[in-house]
Amino acid sequence: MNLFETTVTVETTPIPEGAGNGLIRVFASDGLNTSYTDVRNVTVLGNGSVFRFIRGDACADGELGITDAIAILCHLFLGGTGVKCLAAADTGRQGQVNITSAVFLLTHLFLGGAAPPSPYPSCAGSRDAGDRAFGCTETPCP
Ligand SMILES: [Ca+2]
Repeated sequence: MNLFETTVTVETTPIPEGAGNGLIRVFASDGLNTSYTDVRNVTVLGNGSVFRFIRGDACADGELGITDAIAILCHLFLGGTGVKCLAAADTGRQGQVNITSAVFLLTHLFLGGAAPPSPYPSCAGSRDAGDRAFGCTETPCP
């Protein structure tokens, strides 16, 4: 028979939808004079987590170049395996990888066309559902 009632209370601060930072507070008591309180900062990565890449760096070698455009074209038309990051191969963030993705990249590299949307020009995370669906098998980003 337990004469003392043990209670445990857990409280959290709101965490932004899908992912973000928050606090968790745990309070425990044995019903006498002993209690325990701890507050911890937590980071929730969310479903599918956030991964880092450079948009346009389809080969995942850390830089944009003609090899990325060639890898995209080989992936599309020859079954090539040079594309290591399909999210990065969506160079214009159109939600698809097609010949326009290679043309967009070539136009940027050699004709001064628009730069790829974020994450570019350096490694950064993306929470975009399309990027997460594409994913990366390799990334040069830490
Ligand atoms: Ca590259």
